[in-house]
Amino acid sequence: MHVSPARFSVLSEDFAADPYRWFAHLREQVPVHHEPAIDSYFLSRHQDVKRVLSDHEAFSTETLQVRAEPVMRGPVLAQMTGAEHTAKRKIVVRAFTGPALERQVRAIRANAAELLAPLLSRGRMDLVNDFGKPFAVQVALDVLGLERRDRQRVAAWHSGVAEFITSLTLTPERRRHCMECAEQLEAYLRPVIEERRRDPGDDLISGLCTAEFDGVAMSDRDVTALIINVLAASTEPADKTLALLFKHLIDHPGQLAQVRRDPELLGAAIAETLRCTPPVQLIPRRAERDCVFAGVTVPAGATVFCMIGAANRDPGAFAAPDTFDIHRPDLGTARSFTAAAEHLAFGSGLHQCVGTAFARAELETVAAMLLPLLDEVRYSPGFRYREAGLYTRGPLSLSLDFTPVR
Ligand code: 2IO
Repeated sequence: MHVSPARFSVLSEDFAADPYRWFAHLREQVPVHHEPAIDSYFLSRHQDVKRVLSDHEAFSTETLQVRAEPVMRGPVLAQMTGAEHTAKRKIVVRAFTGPALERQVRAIRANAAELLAPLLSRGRMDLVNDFGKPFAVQVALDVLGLERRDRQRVAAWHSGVAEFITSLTLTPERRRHCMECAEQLEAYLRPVIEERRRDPGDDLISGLCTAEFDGVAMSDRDVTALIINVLAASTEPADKTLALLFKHLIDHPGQLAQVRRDPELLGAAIAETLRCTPPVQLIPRRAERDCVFAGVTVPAGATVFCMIGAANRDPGAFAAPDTFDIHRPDLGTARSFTAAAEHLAFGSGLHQCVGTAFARAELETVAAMLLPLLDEVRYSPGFRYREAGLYTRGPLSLSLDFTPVR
């Protein structure tokens, strides 16, 4: 079905099928798109998105109170401000950098090896469902210090939590399902938190349980919310980015060959994947006062969605923005995983992703393992590529054939 630009809707099937087809139109013709059904404003220009994410006075994260808090069972990091935010962010950063990150890289390798073992001799795997999804959850469990045998349960609860956060429209039935998942996850975490308070280890849950803020330990509610926050934020975008990386490389055999010859290029390939096809496509904010973008007033109190995919392909920010090019001079690989990043896949400003270094390490480690194992990698015969998701977006599956490993 074709939707004429005049009747353009972010909620249309047409947009969901391929949002990238619409981004130029939005940036050029409707840089402030109002979506009546959900009374929200969608911004697509790089400079506007950057402004919203940088100006945390005018654009608050209050939206998360309804978008996230119900399933997170408490406030997430991005909702916090001031000294509380600085202190709690530090605790989480510590779990994702330095010696903790080195430990995690070893766990990432072990998890990848374990999950790949049964797949390699087959010469065929679905990189999303056979590997990426279980891998992402298993790595999150390791970081948090949760049992690997709980993977399937946690994965199912995570799906419900993620569905709640990432749905622009949610039926009452789905909402009930998501809330049930969140409640079960909370109940599962309760005895774990109790145990880590008594007998802490070097995992993130222990870190959260023992950390003090102004001389006071965090409440169970705070700890629970931060655990679910980390679980969702590390799991939801991971399998998507991995599959998108391989899709881009398979679609660009020259660049795939270069990365195979020189795995040092993987950082650039991941950065370019995040720019070109960010797994988190939308970041919500609430306008705290009337604001004007491209001559259009967004009223105080309005929900604003930053369209990350559109901003990352703004020709004002990146030359030939629709081209996947790991050598693009304006990529800045090293900067891509820092506050100085030009692409907005990790957001920007005060609430920029705390897991950037971890994300890079996770993806680099697993991609460097996969490349030599997936010899002659190609799409399986008859495979039809499909993506889904408006808020987080990625391949539904990526069925790959390769030379079986004996
Ligand atoms: C979990 C979309 C999974 C975050 C979110 C409520 C807060 C925050 C994000 C990312 C990824 C999620 N927002 N991570 O966009 O922690």
